Amino acid sequence: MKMSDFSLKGKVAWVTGASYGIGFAIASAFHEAGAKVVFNDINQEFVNKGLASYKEAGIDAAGYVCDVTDEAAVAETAKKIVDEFGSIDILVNNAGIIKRIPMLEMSASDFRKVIDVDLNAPFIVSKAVIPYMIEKGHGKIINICSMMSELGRETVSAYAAAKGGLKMLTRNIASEYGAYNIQCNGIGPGYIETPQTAPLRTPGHPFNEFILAKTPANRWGKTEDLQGPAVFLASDASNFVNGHVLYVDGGILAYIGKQPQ
Ligand code: NAP
Ligand code: GCO
Repeated sequence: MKMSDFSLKGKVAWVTGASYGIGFAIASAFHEAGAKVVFNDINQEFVNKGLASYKEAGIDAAGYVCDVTDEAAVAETAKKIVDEFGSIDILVNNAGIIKRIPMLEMSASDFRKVIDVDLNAPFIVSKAVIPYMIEKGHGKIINICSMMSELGRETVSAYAAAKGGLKMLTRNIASEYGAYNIQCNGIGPGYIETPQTAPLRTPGHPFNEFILAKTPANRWGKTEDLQGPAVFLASDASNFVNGHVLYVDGGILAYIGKQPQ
């Protein structure tokens, strides 16, 4: 083992939906580790905002307009990235949405929207990128899973169904393309401070106390908590790790919860 195995020098990394939040933190860590960072968002205004944030962080990122649920747009974007930068060595399927609606009140259309972004899109983007990885003889795919890949809770039926499915898509990509030197793993973040969880963290919200009581670390996660694990799974240091979901949750999945005082 060499410490340089952890380096991403010379690699091209596409992180989907990475204008801010977890995707932005992961892409920033990839830059720090030496990779060229590429991201996408659904319109030019959001891409421009993302580009400004990367610039402010001293990162020369490339941003594309691409909705990850649009198969044609994804194929075109993958081709553009390869034409411009020569390869896609690392793909992070990060773009995601959540709708917190009790199942009996949720429309089938809302359920489908969540499945479309959180499960169908990682299939669509991986399918577009894998042929380029096969051509180069290597590739790393990281799917951003969730606590809801393992656990259920009230109001998130579609999200849990999608993230549970994403865990199995991860294992299947590992199974089907491991022979091509492609490693596909997941990261399962715990409860992380991002815009997605902002509604749960408003002062006085009972969910805030609930999460602290469920987390042995007794705090919400920060996007930076995901950076080391992401660099590891994107690097040669993890070349024999395949089909694994690395939970970065401050211990939530190991814990029954705080006992009554
Ligand atoms: P976020 O702050 O809401 O960011 C999600 C990103 O996905 C945004 O940049 C959003 O772009 C983008 N996106 C959504 N739909 C898209 C589409 N169709 N095409 C392209 N981009 C799209 O969420 P986050 O908390 O950083 O979450 C990132 C990932 O981690 C998600 O998959 C989420 O489910 C997962 N996750 C989050 C947590 C947590 O506690 N925060 C925990 C576990 C897993 P816009 O700019 O258009 O909004
Ligand atoms: C929720 C949350 C979660 C987290 C995350 C947990 O409403 O329960 O939004 O789903 O964002 O995915 O790992």
